[in-house]
Amino acid sequence: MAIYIISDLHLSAANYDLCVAFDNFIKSLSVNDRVVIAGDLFDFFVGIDENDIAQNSVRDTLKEASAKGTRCYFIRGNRDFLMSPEDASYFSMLLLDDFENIPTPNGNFLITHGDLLCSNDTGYLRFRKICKMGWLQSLFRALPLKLRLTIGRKIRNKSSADKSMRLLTDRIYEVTVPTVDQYLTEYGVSGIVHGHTHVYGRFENESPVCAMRFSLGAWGSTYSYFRADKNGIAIVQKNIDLLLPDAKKKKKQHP
Ligand code: LP5
Ligand code: MN
Repeated sequence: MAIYIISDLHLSAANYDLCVAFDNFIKSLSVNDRVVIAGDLFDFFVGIDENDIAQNSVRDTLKEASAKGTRCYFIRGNRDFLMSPEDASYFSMLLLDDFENIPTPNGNFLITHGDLLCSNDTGYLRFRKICKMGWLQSLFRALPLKLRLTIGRKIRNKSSADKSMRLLTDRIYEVTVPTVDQYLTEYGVSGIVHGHTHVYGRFENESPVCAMRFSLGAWGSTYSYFRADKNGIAIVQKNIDLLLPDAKKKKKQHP
């Protein structure tokens, strides 16, 4: 039995190839494996949409996996913070808290999406606080799906436009070590696995508190995962073509 952690797939109808890649990734797991999706599974999520081919694909993939015995867990990201326990169960996933503690042979690790680790991103953290208001979420959920999609798309567009105006080297996009330390201390662990920053890497001894930080990359031309089993832990990044059928690879090489 192994546990896999992935994040930042940003699946949508517009990048359906990634849904195929996700399906093949899940199919490659062994029956008793577990997978934790640590947020941003969808490009954005404003509720169940039966006409969305990305949602339907994920639902089919995880329904089949769960029938075989592969359990799937979900931690919300900033793109899919509206995922309720019922929504998660529609996708055959079990919704977890924002921070989860998992045992590995290298000690316990904390898993989280990663947005809360970026304390310099004050504009985003303000936005997050507003979006987490229960009454606002209830009001939003009561809106017709079409309107929720329009608002969601507008916020996505604004977020990408804001991002393209800023330098990618801007420090607001980085996790801040004192904040990581704060959560590690609170949960009594010395390692963490997260996504959100879209920076793939393994960082050791960044502070006396943080022995290991594994940062997952976003899915696109590559995909990455963290894996733990009784023999050890690893973080891996591979070419997305490995998860795509030949026809799709050829199409990508000769558009
Ligand atoms: O996602 P990404 O990588 O572009 O940037 C994130 C932060 N942005 C976000 C916003 C999400 O992309 C969009 C989520 C849509 C979900 C549905 C919303 C439903 C609303 C429900 C209300 C209860 O998370 C970005 C970070 C970046 O990561 C760091 O890497 O910096 O944060 C921002 O850009 C903060 C901005 O301030 C975003 C807010 C824009 C709001 C504009 C309001 C427009 C209103 C239009 C409504 C009609
Ligand atoms: Mn994110």
